[in-house]
Amino acid sequence: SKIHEFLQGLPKCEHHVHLEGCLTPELTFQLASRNGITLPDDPAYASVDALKNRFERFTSLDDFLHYYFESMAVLRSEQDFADLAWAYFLQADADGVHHAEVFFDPQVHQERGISYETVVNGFSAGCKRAEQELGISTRLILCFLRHLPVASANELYDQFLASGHYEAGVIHGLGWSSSEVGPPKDMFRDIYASAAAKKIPLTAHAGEEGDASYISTALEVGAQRIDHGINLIQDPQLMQRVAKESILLSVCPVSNLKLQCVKSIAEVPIRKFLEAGVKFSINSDDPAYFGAYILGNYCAVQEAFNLSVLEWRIIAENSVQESWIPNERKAELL
Ligand code: ES4
Ligand code: ZN
Repeated sequence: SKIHEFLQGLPKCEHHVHLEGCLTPELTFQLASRNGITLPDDPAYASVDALKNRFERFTSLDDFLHYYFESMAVLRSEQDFADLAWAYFLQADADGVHHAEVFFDPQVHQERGISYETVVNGFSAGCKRAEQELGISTRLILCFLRHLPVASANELYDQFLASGHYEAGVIHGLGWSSSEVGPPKDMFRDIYASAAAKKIPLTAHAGEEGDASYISTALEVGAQRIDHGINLIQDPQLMQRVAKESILLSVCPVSNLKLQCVKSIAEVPIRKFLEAGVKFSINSDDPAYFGAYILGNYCAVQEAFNLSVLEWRIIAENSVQESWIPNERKAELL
């Protein structure tokens, strides 16, 4: 349709995609075979189609995270990580993405005996190839995992600092993700205080399954951007502050639907955020698991909200302005 073509052609920035969340059932089986890995003894892993079927009925964030962390076992070599990133960038390019800020989870790989260097080298090779061959600017964001002990995150943070990856421009920022409700809201307070002092860009998953207080805590410990953040509507005062301070929410509507954070896309507070002047971008999160890349998310929002061309231009422009890129690159994207 005409609006689909318009949305496809709209220059897009992605701020919320987990590279491990781009591991499709097809690629999972391919890499398992290539690496001689036996998939989990769970009927969900009986075949590509069985796995696809299981992905149609996640009951919660933690139900999804179980499969997300299990499937990662097929990633072993630098090449595996590079191939996974490349698979994402090809799809992003087809969807009209010009700039992508992508998350990855070193801790789970380290727990499986894969070195930090293997993960970073592989993913950053994929990013470099996307810059060279597709002209997509990229930012790698390292995520700390909330379901693991803080000590594990501290160890990774020390490794990250020692690697010089931030100064070298290999890793551009830090985030946190995984289980929201349960672990302490401010568990990465010390890491974020240290990173903020070094001017490292910081984001945090908050207000996805958890209430608005997870968002205020994330901001209090130094997050400059909020991933998801849909439960911000529960706190009008906090919402005013987020609007006033131009704090970007990286919203993932299809993810919210698939993980049953909302009953329909129409329940994602897109219209309320627009009316309140809250800046947000629309993103894919874990596209291989949720069945939609960024364009699928834009189209789902259009079907639910029937936004005007002007509203779409505001969304696209905000997503450029709030990207973690120099002004010269913003000018190219606008
Ligand atoms: C995630 Cl949807 C979501 N929420 C929190 N953590 C995550 N990691 C990967 N996808
Ligand atoms: Zn996410």
